[in-house]
Amino acid sequence: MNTISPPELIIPESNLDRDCTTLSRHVLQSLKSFSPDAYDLSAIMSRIALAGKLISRRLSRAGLMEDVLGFTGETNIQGESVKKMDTYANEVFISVFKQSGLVCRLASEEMDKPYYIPENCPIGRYTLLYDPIDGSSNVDINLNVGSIFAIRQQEGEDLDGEATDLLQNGSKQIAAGYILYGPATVLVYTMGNGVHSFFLDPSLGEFILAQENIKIPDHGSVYSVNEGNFWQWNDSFRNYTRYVHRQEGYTGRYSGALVGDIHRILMQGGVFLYPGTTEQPEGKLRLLYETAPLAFIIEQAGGKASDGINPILDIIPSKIHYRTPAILGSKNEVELVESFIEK
Ligand code: FBP
Repeated sequence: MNTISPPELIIPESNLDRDCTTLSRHVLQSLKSFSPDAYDLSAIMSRIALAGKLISRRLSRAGLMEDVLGFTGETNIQGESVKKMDTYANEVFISVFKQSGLVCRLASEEMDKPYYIPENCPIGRYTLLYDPIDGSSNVDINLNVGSIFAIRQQEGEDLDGEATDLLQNGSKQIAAGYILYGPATVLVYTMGNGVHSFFLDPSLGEFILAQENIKIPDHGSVYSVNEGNFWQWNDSFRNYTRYVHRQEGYTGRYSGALVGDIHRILMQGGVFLYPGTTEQPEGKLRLLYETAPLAFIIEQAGGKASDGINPILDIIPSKIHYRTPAILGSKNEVELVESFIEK
């Protein structure tokens, strides 16, 4: 019997396969399953990707549009003046999940309480926690900003709307990641089986796989911290900073956007730290939608993340907008910082 050999492929299979590895396909591939749960998570990631595309498009044209940059005049639950891009991005994440049956509840840096999408409840068993625009101080001057996200399963009916089931440690994160709006738009995510990056190909309008199983170097020359707070730190962090100032080979890099600094460190090694200060002993960064999602990424890439003493992923928040000091990055560099902290 004559077997028909498949036609000679013009494009090397690997390139075509890579070019076709969109985020939603990669999620199914890495979950090695076509179960309803796997499809739900793949669909959730596609909606997050859509939010990233909408925000990236807005940012790329913001300088030419009316009423897109600047402040709204409001102050959010963090006590921060709200940027118009914060509000736009926050609403984009809500809109992309409407009529999805996937996410019942969204908790964000910009909202006092979680937002519920009634038509998605109770079938939508997932909660999205997110920082719609990370690095807001950079947004009006066209410097890099990001979005940070984490997906958790809803436990219980949450009838009082207090979302107390979210007040659990970081191991409850099913997936986490960030979108970096830089020269290119990059999405990095983990589902507990490695860290993978995707570049937005504007010609396709798709996030395409760029790198799988990213590993952070154990050592890195970069330390990333706002030294403007030096005199508000305790001796431990001052002594660490004095040490790296005197040590050959270390260099400071601080972009003002956590996502940008973490992405550099994930790719090249180093350490990011935001210590507590006399004004804010608990630090500035929020656990549920900033440091816990990034700690999941960093630890999945072989790095380390702590508040100086406890692993960030072990910390249990007492409220949705709970803050912690944060040290994230290469294993050796985080341990070096920790070695300066009197136990
Ligand atoms: P936003 O999410 O409101 O932007 O706050 C977080 C952040 O901007 C981080 O991206 C950044 O690392 C840090 O705060 C900068 O804070 P500071 O200006 O105090 O150094």
